[in-house]
Amino acid sequence: MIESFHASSASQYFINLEDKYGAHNYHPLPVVLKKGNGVFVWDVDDKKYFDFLSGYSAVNQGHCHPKIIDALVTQAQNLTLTSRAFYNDQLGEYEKYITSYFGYDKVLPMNTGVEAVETAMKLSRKWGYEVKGVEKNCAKIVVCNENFHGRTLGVISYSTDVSATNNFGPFLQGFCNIPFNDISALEKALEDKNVVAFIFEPIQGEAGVVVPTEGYYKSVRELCTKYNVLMVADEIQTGLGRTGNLLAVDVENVKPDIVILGKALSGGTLPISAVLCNNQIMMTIKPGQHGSTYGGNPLACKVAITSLQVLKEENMAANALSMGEIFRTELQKIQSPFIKNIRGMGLLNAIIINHSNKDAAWNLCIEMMQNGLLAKPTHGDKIRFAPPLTINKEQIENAISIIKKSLGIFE
Ligand code: IF1
Repeated sequence: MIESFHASSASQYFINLEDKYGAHNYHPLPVVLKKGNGVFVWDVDDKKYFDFLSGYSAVNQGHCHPKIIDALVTQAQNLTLTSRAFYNDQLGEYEKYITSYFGYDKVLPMNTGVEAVETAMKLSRKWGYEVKGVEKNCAKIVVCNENFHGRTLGVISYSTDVSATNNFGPFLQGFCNIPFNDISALEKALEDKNVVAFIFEPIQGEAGVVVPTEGYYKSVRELCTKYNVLMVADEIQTGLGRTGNLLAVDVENVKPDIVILGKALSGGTLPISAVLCNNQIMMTIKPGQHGSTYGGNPLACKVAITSLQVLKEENMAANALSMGEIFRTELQKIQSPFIKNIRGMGLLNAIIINHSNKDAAWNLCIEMMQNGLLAKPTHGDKIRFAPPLTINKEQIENAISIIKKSLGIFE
């Protein structure tokens, strides 16, 4: 890691607090933020930065979007939580809104992304036993290598990332891993009559923004239909406009059986997640069989409706498509020998660094930070660029000049 950077004393105070009193399960960039607005964040010394991480795509609508914050504050003054032991006047309206927005019969509201993934896994198994007719306790779920679907024991049971799994065993059974973007491996896996679902990320985020070959989603849809297996798209990171469409799978006009949403469903204000599917799947879960204290709380419902509304009203998906195009073109133009590859879709992009120093990506992120742009390395040599979807052309150009200037550290 780079040793030459020293945080300011104001920053160091907060860094020390986290270091002393918090678990060490993260390795953040040494920047301490106190304020956000749109595509910008400010640190405790009032230095302004472009946010090119967007809370891992939770703040697609931009930091502190006024309409979302207004919905949050207004609803918080009225009613925040009832539990699902009682009805509330927001949940039904939200369920109607989100199901018609995405074109599914039903929604099951949860909080964090991983809870929604767990919900989709449980729904898939139930559907497998009760509709498909799989023999008791024999259900299998097909997943991809290098996947990232969250941190629970259930979900890490099929992770292929050693740091996510080491010494956390024993793990849950009933998964089959195949390579991502490999249709013949998928077909082979689906031939097993005990397979109930294929759960995948349309673009693998944590793996470094791995975009599959054109036609992949269509082929997945066809195979899942052919073998009576649920197509389950984890759109937690790729959904809600990020890739230039409402859902990443929309690019091929494909409709998954189950869609999982999280992150930007709240515009970065609260953990809000959701599972969408049709009645034949959703109605396999009966009262008392699944739930969550906070899932579907009135505050979350109001915030989620508003977060979805502003995405549409402000054409954020279309903006992500055109700004993403410009961003990749301008990156290409830099012609840096230190960029091995540029990839992405819409405003979910990554570069792969070409440098002998294994800390090169980290060092570049430190340099970009000093020059006013925040991004985080993933898996050593990759850097993800995912600004809020509200970014404009001038801001993209400014960000590009920061990236270009920062690449100078390798000269
Ligand atoms: C962390 C990555 C992003 C996700 C997909 C489910 C979840 C996530 C496709 C779980 C969460 C996060 C969590 C975050 C790092 C992060 C991440 F680098 F690991 F891959 F976004 F790119 N499915 N992704 O991407 O959602 O339970 O966290 O709400 O710090 O672990 P969650």
